[in-house]
Amino acid sequence: MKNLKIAIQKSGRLNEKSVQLLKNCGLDFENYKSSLITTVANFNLEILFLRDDDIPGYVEQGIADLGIVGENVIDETASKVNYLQRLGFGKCTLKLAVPRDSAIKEIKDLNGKSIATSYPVILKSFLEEYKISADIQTISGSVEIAPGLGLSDAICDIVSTGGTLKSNGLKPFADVRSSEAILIGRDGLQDNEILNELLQRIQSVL
Ligand code: PRT
Ligand code: ZN
Repeated sequence: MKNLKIAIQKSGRLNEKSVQLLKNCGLDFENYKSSLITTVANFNLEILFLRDDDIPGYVEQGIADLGIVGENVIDETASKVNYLQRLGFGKCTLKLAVPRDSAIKEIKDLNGKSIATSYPVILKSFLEEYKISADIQTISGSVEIAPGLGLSDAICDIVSTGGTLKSNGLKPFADVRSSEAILIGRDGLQDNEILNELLQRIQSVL
């Protein structure tokens, strides 16, 4: 039987729990930090370690058969992949936030304002839904410092505990979308025996 390939995050917030989930499914593999691909000894599966941003694209193109990634990344990359299983970890919410003393109190106050984010695609469609015209400033990280530096009036970023917002003098005022880690699959995997066995094991672990 041909091995399936699953892409998981190489390092970062989803890496450890993704590895743990696969190990809890009884899969025997070495979690080499330096090797970007590893073969499971007792199951027809290879594991690819990638940047999370690249995972939906690999699955959409069929280079990987499966992937574990946050819903926020699937939406932001607008990838056509199939949702196979919610995994219950990596929970967070993409929120709009402003400096504590800002006059912006609700979504409609964002008209004509600038918003810094690493999620321009999701933010753009959210603003369109609310018929808000705002200037989206795309930056790749440290979004929380943008208002303090004068780059933007507001931010749209991932929040889990809220600690980062607070320590940067920001307060959230609206949720854009919630997210958790998802097992995704490429098209054409219906009735694949390896996938069915893996799904059964994942569901019993969860
Ligand atoms: O290197 P690579 O590109 O793979 O990783 P990355 O740096 O892009 O992503 P990473 O590892 O930070 O996050 C991976 C995924 O975890 C995200 O895509 C989300 O689906 C999920 N996730 C869950 C989070 C958080 N919680 C989270 N708190 N992603 C990011 N954060 C950041 C957030 O950006 C903010 O800076 O943590 C900060 C806020 O945390 P709190 O607890 O202070 O609110
Ligand atoms: Zn990333």
